[in-house]
Amino acid sequence: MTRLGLSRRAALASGLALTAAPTWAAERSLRDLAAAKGVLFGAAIEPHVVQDDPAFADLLQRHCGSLTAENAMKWNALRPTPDRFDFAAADATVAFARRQGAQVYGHALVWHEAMPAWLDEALTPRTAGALLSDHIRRVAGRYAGSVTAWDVVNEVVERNDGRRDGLRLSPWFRALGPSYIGAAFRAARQAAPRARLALADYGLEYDDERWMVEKRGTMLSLLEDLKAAGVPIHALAIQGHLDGARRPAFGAGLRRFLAQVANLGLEIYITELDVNDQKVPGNVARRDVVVADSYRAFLDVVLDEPAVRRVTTWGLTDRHTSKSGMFPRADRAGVRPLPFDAALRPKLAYQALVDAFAGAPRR
Ligand code: 9MR
Repeated sequence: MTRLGLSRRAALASGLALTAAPTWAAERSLRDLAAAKGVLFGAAIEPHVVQDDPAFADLLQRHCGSLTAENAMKWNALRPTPDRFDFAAADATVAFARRQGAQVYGHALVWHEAMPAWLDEALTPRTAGALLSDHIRRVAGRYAGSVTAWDVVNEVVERNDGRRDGLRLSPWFRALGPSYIGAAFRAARQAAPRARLALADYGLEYDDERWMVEKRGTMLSLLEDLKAAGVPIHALAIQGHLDGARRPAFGAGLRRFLAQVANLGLEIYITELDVNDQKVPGNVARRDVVVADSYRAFLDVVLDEPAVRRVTTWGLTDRHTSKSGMFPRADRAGVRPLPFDAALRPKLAYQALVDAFAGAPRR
């Protein structure tokens, strides 16, 4: 097997050199390739993980122009008790990014998950408004000079909750009604006037999944309403958690949706890209081909849309991925959702990213 996980014959056929593994210096930087097209490339990280893994830190340094706090800026990380903020992990993330010369992407000011237990009781219609605005003022304010973009609200659409407007019946919604979304953006704007502010969601990616196609419509109406109400929103963040076991059905429907979002004057960020290979059959070489195909098919469509300005993968290497805990394989083989393998060697998925950025129009 070569560094790319191909058999020797397949590698020869594709013209790959089989001599000594190229040094990292020979590996083209995803950050640079993306930047040449006006796209900011990055990855999500956990500060304790990068601190303990210098080789991984080097890989991030080489490839990432932006780093997202995978968990460190969520409520359950920042708010151990009702009146205490713990900024240690978030500060460490920001400090690490600064040392690396990377921007920081903030995730997420409002979400119905990763809420500390005390919030269940504390969050009432009477208290919710102040809880929300105080949190955003403290957190977005603290990082106003370092976080260049925020997921202000995450996953606010859930059609199964049965509302005509498609909004999720989250604890914030139950306490405050639909106005909590605009309120969160306005608080973020006030606390961090220069940050780009995004609304983030999943389930917008596939053309052949009915609920996702419907969700695109719901999302467009929501974005239209927010814009019409003068809410300071700059971007739609599409998470991009892809499933390698599905056909990569990214085509005319996705293109149209992205164009419609762009027509509202919004930027588009891909913020949590990875390819779940939990149910992809076959050996490592085959799985890597399938995973890379999903990256390629998705990015080829997405990067054609000039409003797409950021691409972030949810981790960078299979050595550190939340997929291994959340979606382990039945055969117990390690999951391979990211561009670099557990030995930090580039996989076909890395090559798919290289090709996608190289082939993308400049913006
Ligand atoms: O990868 C994250 C995992 O480590 C956390 O335990 C989990 C709950 O906070 O969140 C995961 O990240 C999620 C992200 O915050 C929002 N979109 C879905 C992600 C899971 O794939």
